[in-house]
Parts: sequence; C-alpha cells; structure tokens
Amino acid sequence: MTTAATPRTDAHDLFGELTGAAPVGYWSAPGRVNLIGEHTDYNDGFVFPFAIDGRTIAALGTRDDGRIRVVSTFDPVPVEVALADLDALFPHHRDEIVEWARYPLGVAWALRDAARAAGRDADALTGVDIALASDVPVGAGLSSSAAIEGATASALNDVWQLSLSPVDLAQAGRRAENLAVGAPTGIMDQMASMLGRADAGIFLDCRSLEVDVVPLGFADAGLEVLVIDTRVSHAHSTGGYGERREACERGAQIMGVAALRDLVPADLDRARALMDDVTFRRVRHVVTEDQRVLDAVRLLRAEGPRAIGALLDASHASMRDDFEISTPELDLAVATARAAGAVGARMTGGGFGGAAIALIDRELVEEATARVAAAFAAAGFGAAHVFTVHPSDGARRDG
Ligand code: GAF
Repeated sequence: MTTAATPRTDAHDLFGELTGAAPVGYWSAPGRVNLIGEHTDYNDGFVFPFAIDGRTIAALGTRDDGRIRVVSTFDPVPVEVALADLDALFPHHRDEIVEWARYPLGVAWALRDAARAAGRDADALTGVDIALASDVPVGAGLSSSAAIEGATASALNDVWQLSLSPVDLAQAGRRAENLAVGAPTGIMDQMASMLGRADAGIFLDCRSLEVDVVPLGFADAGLEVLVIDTRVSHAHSTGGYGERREACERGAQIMGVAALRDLVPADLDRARALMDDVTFRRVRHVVTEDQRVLDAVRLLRAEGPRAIGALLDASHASMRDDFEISTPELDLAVATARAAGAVGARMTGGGFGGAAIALIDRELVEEATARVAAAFAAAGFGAAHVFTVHPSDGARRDG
C-alpha cells in the first residue's frame, strides 16, 4: 500500500503533544482485505481474508491515577475517563462517548472483563495514555476499526500483563465492536488483524475459530491485489448489515439449524420451498459463499492463485444479486477491472459502499487504474482511490 502518511511518526508526535513525554512502547495492527467469504462469519461459516500493509499504531504510556486517555489522528480532542467508569459506560451509555473513541475505550472495557475472568483485580490495572494514528483508509471496507482494536488490545495486553492469546484479543475486539460501538459484526476482521502473516491468507472456521495459514503465492505468480475504494462510505452500526444478519437468522430458524453453516448447496431446493424469496436469496448467498471459500482454498493449494478468479467473480455476482449489498460504483469497479484483464474481482467487506478488489497481473495494474478512473468519470461517479495491497503480518509490538 503506497501512502504519504507515516503513522508511527504521527502517533509519536501526538503522544508527545498529549503528555509531554515519550511512550513506553508502540504496538500496531493491520487492516484486512477479505479475499472471499462475505457475510459468512456471523453464520458460523468460513472466511479467507488477509492482513494488509496498512496499519494502526498505538503509542502508549502508563499513568498512576487509574484513568485512560485516548487521542487520535481521527480527532485531535483527547477523551479521558476513569478505567473504573468504563463498566457504567458500556454498553448502555456508549452514546456519551464520541464514536471513534468507543473503539479503544471499548477494548479497554472488554479487556478489564477478560482480566477479571482470569482472576485478576481489574481495579489494580494501571491507567494509560494512548495515541493512535493509522494509514488504513476509513470507511473503505478495509477494517480500519479492527486495526484500532488490534493495536489497542495488543498494547493493553502487554502493559497489563494479561498474557491473553491473539484469539482472546480478537474476541475482545469483537466484543468492543458489538457492544461498545454497536455494530453487530462477526469475528473475521479481528482474527485477520491479529493473526495475519506476510504472503498468506487466514482460512478461518468461524465456528471453531480454527485457523489455517495458507500461502497465497501472488508475488510468485506475478499477481497484485488492486483495491478500488469507491469512496462511498459505509457504516455497519446502521442499516443494511443488521437486516442481512436478521434474514440469515430467520433462514436458519426456518430450516431448523443452529446457523446457516449447517446447510449445504443440496439443501437449497428445500429452503426455496419453505421461505419467502428475499430470505431464500440471503440464505443462498451464504450457503454458496461458504462453498466458494472451501473451493478457493482447495484450488489455491492445488493449482495456485490464478485458479480462484472465477470464484471471486461468482462471489461478487452472489452479493450483487442475492445478498443485495453491492452498489453501482462497486459493480462498475468490478466490471472495469475484469474488462482490463483481472483474473477475478469482487467487492470486499460488508458492502453498501467501500471497496472492490481485483486479482490482476502486475503489468496490467497501471492500465486497469486508468480505466477505472475513466469509467468512474464517464458514469458521473466521484473519483475512486485505487492502490495495491500486500498480505502482511498481524498485530505486533513495534518497539
Ligand atoms: C464486516 C464485518 F465486520 C465482518 O464481521 C463481516 O461480517 C464482513 O463485514 C462481511 O463479510 O467487515
């Protein structure tokens, strides 16, 4: 990912302005691109994301008054509360906190609970100052939120000496997102951000949370992942995301299963007979998408990355026609990338805006970028932001 921003310097400077001192350390976590497996995570299904080379950095220092203060490049006004007051704020009074600050404060809240569950005295945890800076685009569907959660969780895990595993930290991040922010999301983004590995995808079973790190081999195959950020902003705490989730739960209930993960494509004829058309199409997306994830991982291993192109295309069609979460901008991005020679393309993330990805030969990137710009201008859409991302390591201490 190419960007002029330097989040490490920004976090350092912001921390200095806030405290007049140097932090005790820096922790970082990446955003993610989901290669395939959309809206399957909260249905107990399969996903196959990778962590990207855009990261959020948390610069952290301790304080001895039991308070937490957060500041970020999203909003220069610091937010400060007593750690002990977090229990009263979340989830019911989250509206008292400005939205961006609910992510880091929500993680602190969730980790205090995790500390208690591990037999620690939550009131003995030290106060902290945290400065956050990021070069993960916000609102692009690249999970800038999981990057904030992962960086904050990693930092607090270390300074509070909680010894929680990356999966525990991902679960704390999801809890913050669901209850402190109010977005009814699944676990995919936090798992990808915590567990990502350079040049590899995270094949995740969202029921067992079992992870398989699968080499992607894009560079060796001469391929790039192009992100086409439509700049149509999305938010999962409002609107269509929750409605899709409800339709999936309704479908599972009608079919008498715990989650849509328990259905296979052969069950779809019965599903069609039992439910209304909209619910059926939501179910069909999830059931066929789970199968596409399994097929993508198998084909990637057997034949390499070029073999998954048709599955990426089919995934987009399913989200456009059955799950109805695409937008005209995303459809145009996908169609243009494919016409420019992409191996496969699809929208990525929760939908209703955000970004599409295209798996494309390195030497076609420039032309595809120009063609997207021309197509967006011709359609009267605002300019897209087009850049490449590379599969990268997950959350870590950075010094
Ligand atoms: C968003 C959510 F945060 C994820 O949990 C997942 O459901 C995704 O949308 C859709 O696959 O990124």
